[in-house]
Amino acid sequence: MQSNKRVPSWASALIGLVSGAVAVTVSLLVAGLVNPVAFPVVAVGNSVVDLTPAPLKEWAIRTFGENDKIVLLAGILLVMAAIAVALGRAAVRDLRYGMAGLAAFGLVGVVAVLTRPGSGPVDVIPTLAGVGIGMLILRWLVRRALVPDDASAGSYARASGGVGVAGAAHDNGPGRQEEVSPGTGRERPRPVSPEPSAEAGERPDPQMPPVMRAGNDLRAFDRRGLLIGAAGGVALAGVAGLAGRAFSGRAEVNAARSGVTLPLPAKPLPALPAEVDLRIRGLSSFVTPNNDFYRVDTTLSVPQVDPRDWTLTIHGMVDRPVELTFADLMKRAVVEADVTLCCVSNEVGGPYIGNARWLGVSLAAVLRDAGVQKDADMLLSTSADGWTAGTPVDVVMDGRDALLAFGMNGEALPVDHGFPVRQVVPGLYGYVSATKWVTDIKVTRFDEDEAYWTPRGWSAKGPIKTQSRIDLPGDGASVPAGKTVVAGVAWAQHKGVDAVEVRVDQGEWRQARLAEAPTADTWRQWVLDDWDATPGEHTIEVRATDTTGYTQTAERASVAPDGATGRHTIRVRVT
Ligand SMILES: Nc1nc2c(c(=O)[nH]1)N[C@H]1C(S)=C(S)[C@@H](COP(=O)(O)O)O[C@H]1N2
Ligand SMILES: [Mo]
Repeated sequence: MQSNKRVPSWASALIGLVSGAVAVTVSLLVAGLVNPVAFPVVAVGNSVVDLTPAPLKEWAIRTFGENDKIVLLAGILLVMAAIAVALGRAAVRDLRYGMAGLAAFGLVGVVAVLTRPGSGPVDVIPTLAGVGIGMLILRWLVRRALVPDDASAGSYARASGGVGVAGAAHDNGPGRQEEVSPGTGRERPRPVSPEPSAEAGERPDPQMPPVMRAGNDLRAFDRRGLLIGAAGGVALAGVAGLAGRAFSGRAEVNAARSGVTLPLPAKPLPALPAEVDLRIRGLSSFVTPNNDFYRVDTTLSVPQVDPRDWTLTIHGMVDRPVELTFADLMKRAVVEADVTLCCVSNEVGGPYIGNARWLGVSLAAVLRDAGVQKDADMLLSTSADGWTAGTPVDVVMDGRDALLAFGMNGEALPVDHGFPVRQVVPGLYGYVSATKWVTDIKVTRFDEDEAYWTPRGWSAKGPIKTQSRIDLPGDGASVPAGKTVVAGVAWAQHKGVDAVEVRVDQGEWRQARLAEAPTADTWRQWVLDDWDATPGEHTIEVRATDTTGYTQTAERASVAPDGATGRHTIRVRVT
């Protein structure tokens, strides 16, 4: 048994508090990743609430009002701090007591988490992770605070000849116990500090005799070692706590998102006719499920915007600046629209395109309320994370379904796709129109303002180019000889696809059969049902013609500065 009664009580309290803080913040962080309600402190708090007799609860509500939750959490934190202090004391006496105490503490957390309604086995992970890391920190701090005493470690101090390095209290390397463990004879001379004055303060306190008998070990209190370790522990707890808070912010916004009830459109769109989807396996479905929808943005960590805090400011060249809340937006006439979104960075044949049924309000109507001045030609929209897009005013005002959207395929906008509100403008690439997490629209001029991508090598304006893609067969696929389905999608948003043609091995262009499209703003599926594939290697090409009569060019252009051109061409091996 160790008996380190000479460790000052502030030091053992510090060991307990730092270990406890690390345990709590690590569990917060892991709960943020696993399940935010599995944060044991909150689980214990909820259990306390549930177990509190009704009269006491009513008294608490009467006394603390809306602050009752904060008072409860503060109370729990105080109790935990007291327990942590006791754990630190116990651990300094004998590490095993401290470990056992921490384990018991963790058990309370596990029980609280598991008895919450709807909990599952994974919900214990945050508590176990917190207690596990807390134990490691506890052991580490105790070892830093209590070092083998040099006086018993032989003649190290004399052998190294250092002046001012005697005593146990100056080396803080993590391996120092081993370096000078008593009686091993492996003592290594340590360098003498070139600045003896820096060592002066680290001599053992004369009031605190450094040598204690602890079982067979001679131990001394290392004040500096402990303080540096504690600072490390506090830093760790700080990082884990901040990251944990960021993650639980995510949970809060997710909760707010599930709480959104989408308003009904003034004129609901009819359900999509069956004819929009040819239902061919391997062909992109007409509606892209939200989970499969491509995602493109510059953000490292997706902005977490609570709809209750969200506002949209419309200002600049307007007669009446407007500020809208989420509630204001939901009260306006709601519009539904099927729009295919496409990224300018989509290579010919690429995946950065998707189609959804969006729900929102007319951006043009909101702008009419603000009164756009006639010299203005650009809407500079800004997102919560500071990204910007420049959209031509005339495009938005020409009657197309340009939206401030909050719904996507029947749900609130997914957070990754711009929750709570984004822009959707049919016919324009996303980088000049589709601002996610939009919070600000400045009505301005292209010759006065520049959006994010413009100085980075992309055109200020980005109408979508007429394009087509072969989904089936896949490029490089092997297919059996005989009747083979060739199918894909084609798009020319806000013009509409009029025809799609396919040719094999540079032969005759053949008309593909087109699926329906509800409007000119969506892509259109196409299929060639009766290609009779003969054994060997073949190339297949596709081209689309839009309703203006324009047939997509064969000329290859790369994505910058304003979208790729060329025909999607694939190779297949027929066997
Ligand atoms: N805030 C923000 N909005 C943004 C972007 C961005 O980087 N930041 N990228 C745009 C681009 S380039 C495209 S193609 C679309 C993609 O929208 P999605 O991720 O919902 O498919 O979002 C647009 N909106
Ligand atoms: Mo994009």
